[in-house]
Order: sequence, then C-alpha cells, then structure tokens
Amino acid sequence: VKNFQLIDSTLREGEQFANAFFDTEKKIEIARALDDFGVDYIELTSPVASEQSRKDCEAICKLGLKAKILTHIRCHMDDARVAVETGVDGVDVVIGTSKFLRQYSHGKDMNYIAKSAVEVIEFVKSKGIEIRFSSEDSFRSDLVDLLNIYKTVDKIGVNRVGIADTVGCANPRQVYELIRTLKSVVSCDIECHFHNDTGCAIANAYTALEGGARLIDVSVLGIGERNGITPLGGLMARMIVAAPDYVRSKYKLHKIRDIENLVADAVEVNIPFNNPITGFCAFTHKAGIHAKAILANPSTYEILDPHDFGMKRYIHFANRLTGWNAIKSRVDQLNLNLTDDQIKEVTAKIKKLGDVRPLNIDDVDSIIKDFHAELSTPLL
Ligand code: HCA
Ligand code: CU
Repeated sequence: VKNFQLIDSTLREGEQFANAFFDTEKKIEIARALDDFGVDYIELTSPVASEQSRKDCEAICKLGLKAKILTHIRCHMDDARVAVETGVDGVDVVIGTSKFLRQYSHGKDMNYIAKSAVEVIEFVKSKGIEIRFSSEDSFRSDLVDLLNIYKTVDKIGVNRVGIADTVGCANPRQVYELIRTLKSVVSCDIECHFHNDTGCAIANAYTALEGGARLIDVSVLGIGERNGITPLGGLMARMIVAAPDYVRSKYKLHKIRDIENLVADAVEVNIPFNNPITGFCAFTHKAGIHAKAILANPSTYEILDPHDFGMKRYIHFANRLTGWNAIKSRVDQLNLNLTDDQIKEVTAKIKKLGDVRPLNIDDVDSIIKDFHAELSTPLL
C-alpha cells in the first residue's frame, strides 16, 4: 500500500453533490488548498458540461499548481477535442460497461466502446497529454468484457486504467479480487473510484491498494453523487495507520481540518459528528477506565495520534462515567493541591450529581473548588 497517489475529485465528483455550487473563486480556493495539502491530481468537471465549467478549468490550469490538473470526459471525440484545448495535464475518460448502462444509458455495444476508446486515447496521447481510461459500473460489468477492453487500451499505452464502483455495491473482497485479476492483464497503473452507498468506500479503497492499485479517487468530506465517495480525511486516517512515514512526509495532515471547513462552508453542511479525525469527538475519551489509560499512555485507546493532524485529545471528565484519574488531571489543570484520597472523595461527589443530571465542566469545577475550599477553611 506504499506509494499510493491521490486524485482529488471535489471539483468534479464533488460538484455532483446535491448542495454543491462552486463559483470560479471558490474553485480556485479549493484547488489551491488541495494543492497545498499535497494531493497528486485535481480532477475538474468536464469542459463540455457548461461554458463556465470550461472557463474555470482553463483558469485552474493557469494557476501553476504542483498537482496535475485533470478533466473528466465521456469517451467521445467531441468531448476530447475540447478537453485537450483547456491546458490540462491529463484527461480521465469514462464509459459505462455494465449491461444496465449499455442498455439504458448510452446504448452502445462493447465493440463500439473499444473502437471509440482507441480513437479518443490515441488523439489525447498525440497531444502529449496524460490519459486514463475507466469503465463505469465496473462491478456489474461482465468480467471478460472488462478485461478485454482494459487489455486493448493498455496495449495502446494509456497512463492508467480505472475501475469505478459507480453504485457503491462492491465489498472489499470483490475489490481485492478484481484488482488482482486486472493487475495480471495490464501493465499500467490502476486507479479506483468507490461510491459509499453501502458504507464501504474507505475499506474498498484500502483493499484496492492492498491488491495493487496505485491511485484512489477521493473528495473532501466524500462529497459526490448521492452520499458520495471515499473521503480524503477518512482515507488519510486509514492510510496513516498502514503507511505512517509515507503519509506524514507526503501530505500536510494538519491542513485537513481547514480544507474540510472550507468545503463544508461552501456546500453548506456541517462536519459529521463521527467524521474520522475532525468529528468533534474524534479524540474525546469519556469512560473512567479509558481516561485513566489514556492519561498513562495515549496508545492504549488511540490508533490515531491527534497531533499528527494538528488536533488535541480531550478527556471528558464531566459525567457519571468519570473516574478519579480524570478528575485528578482536572485538579492539576486547576492548579489545586489534593491528595489521592481527597480526589477519590470529590470524584464520588461528582459521580453522584452525574447520576441525577447531565454535568458540564463548570459543575465539576465548582464541586472541586468547593471541596478544596472546605478543606482549607479551619473548622469552627
Ligand atoms: C458518474 C461517473 C463516475 C466516474 C468515475 C470515474 C462513476 O458520475 O456517474 O471516472 O472514475 O462513479 O462511475 O463518477
Ligand atoms: Cu462517481
């Protein structure tokens, strides 16, 4: 799984999110933030989608970003002719190969698909531009059809082939098997695109890399068609566990929060409470037993180190599950002096009130301060 690359599609797949509307300025701001974070590629909406989409694509190509700029088109010469004039570094071509899409969407057979793929690929290559060929709905396509078309496009020299779980139906085992099989018939890199309808988008991305894929499509917060695709932040959480040195050295992980806030604001959603890394409680420990262990050594109950992401862990001590170690750490923060026995005594008071009603930090602090004050007041 080392050496993987990221294709961020916030400005393509993400534009297909129900709430998304990015004006030129916002697209540029997002592209710069992604570039600064360190994504390898930034994928943009097709220049034939609309007049402004084409202008925005040209404007982003002119920014001189480190990331390579891609646009995404149908497997059609009309689209390809426009795409190669935008200034992009690469073109991602896609066509539906499943019987559903062949029957109900474009209505073309596999021979036609192969013929137009070869024409488009050779044309884009002749302009010195990178080219990726992907099937759409790969997991509901006929395997023999798929392998044949990938073999054909690999032979004429595409930079990458892509598989797309367009409907989010695939599970990790199926992904692993398809990638292994595909790897045995093509020599180019393999890119993957996973929708999250059944909650497998991060797991599928990870198993794809294990199987030998090299590139993963992501978007900020996973925004995309329906409930979206593999999220950038969530994939980073998965990958820092698998390849810590590579991930830490390649990506500016402490920027994830800013990028997510930028995109969340732009599309008017909140960061989900249970988001990996940036969910408000992602590094909050609550139960007394957990708090005690975390205070002794954070690795006991943490697989991710919040500091890698410019975040802090928090010990939630104002509740009835709390324990005296968590309260002791609060007492220290308040700069008060209590013996362990005294802390145990005050912890009992806190838990007692916590059984009656929800507590906040102020409640706990008042109990601790009152207890401390009583101790230092001489008895009359
Ligand atoms: C779509 C197409 C796509 C393409 C993926 C890709 C999909 O919006 O329907 O080109 O890698 O999910 O199949 O996003
Ligand atoms: Cu998609």
